[in-house]
Amino acid sequence: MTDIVKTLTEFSQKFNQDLAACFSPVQGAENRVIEAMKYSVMNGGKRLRPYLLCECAALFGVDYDTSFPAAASLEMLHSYSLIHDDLPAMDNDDLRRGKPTCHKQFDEATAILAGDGLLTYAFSYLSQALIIRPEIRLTLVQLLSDAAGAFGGMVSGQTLDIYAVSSADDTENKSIIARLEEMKTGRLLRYACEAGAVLGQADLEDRKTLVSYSRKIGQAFQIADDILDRIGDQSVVGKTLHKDESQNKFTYVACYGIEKAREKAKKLTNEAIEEIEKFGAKAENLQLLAKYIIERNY
Ligand code: GRG
Repeated sequence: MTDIVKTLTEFSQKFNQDLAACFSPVQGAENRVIEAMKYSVMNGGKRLRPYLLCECAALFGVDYDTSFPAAASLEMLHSYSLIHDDLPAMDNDDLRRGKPTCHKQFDEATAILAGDGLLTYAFSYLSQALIIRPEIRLTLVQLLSDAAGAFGGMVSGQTLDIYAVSSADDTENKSIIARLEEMKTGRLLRYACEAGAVLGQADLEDRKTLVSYSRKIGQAFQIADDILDRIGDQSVVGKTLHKDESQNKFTYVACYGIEKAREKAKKLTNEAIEEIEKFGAKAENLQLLAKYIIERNY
């Protein structure tokens, strides 16, 4: 556990330096949006998605410099989703990663634009990454836009999160939380792993293995997030807690209760670890990361 935290911290230090370098200031008042984009993207995230992407690509011998543009664009897109999620029209949050959310630090219009700016810059940055072969780049652009979009991607998941209504039918509620997780949280985590396989030109079987690993850690990640919202320490988690409960949200905790949800996360984590055993010692960090996802306290 400590080892993977150390590894993740070391990765983040290098990744953060390279990511910050992607945001050069521009002349004029329009620099305000660049500042807001940089503020949000450099605001202390765990960098789980870029780490996953680089680590999956490394299974097939791809180096950090080649993976970086894909990892950076994924983090930009993730950061946009958090800015928009925090807006008053969505989750209406004042705190993110322990700091004022983008619309609190700047204003609502700037936060909307900063999200738009990060979403579009993600694709611009990825599509211009000459270090990645053109056909691989195109596949990544396609996969990332599908993962983020409104046809079964993150935007669909967010829509379900806002508008789905819980029913008296337990089975129906469990099916909704499963679909919600798969799209809202799962698709970007899946993309991270699949992009690693695509960069490494992995065969179909290895790619499927990584997708399956990503689905298991994705569910475990969401369960951990739901548990933290219910019983986490706000000063450590860095965002306003107990909102799921007060807003009557679909969560694993609401559908299963804390103990059952915890058991489910543990089972999924063990399955995820087994899933990638076939890669041998090269996959050790990915196995440790699966454990860290459910044991983290922020
Ligand atoms: C606005 C289209 C749109 C989508 C927003 C990501 C998202 C969808 C909402 C965030 C709400 C939430 C709690 C989602 C579940 C898990 C999640 C994505 C948590 C945040 O990711 P972390 O923990 O964040 O990796 P850091 O700050 O470490 O990058």
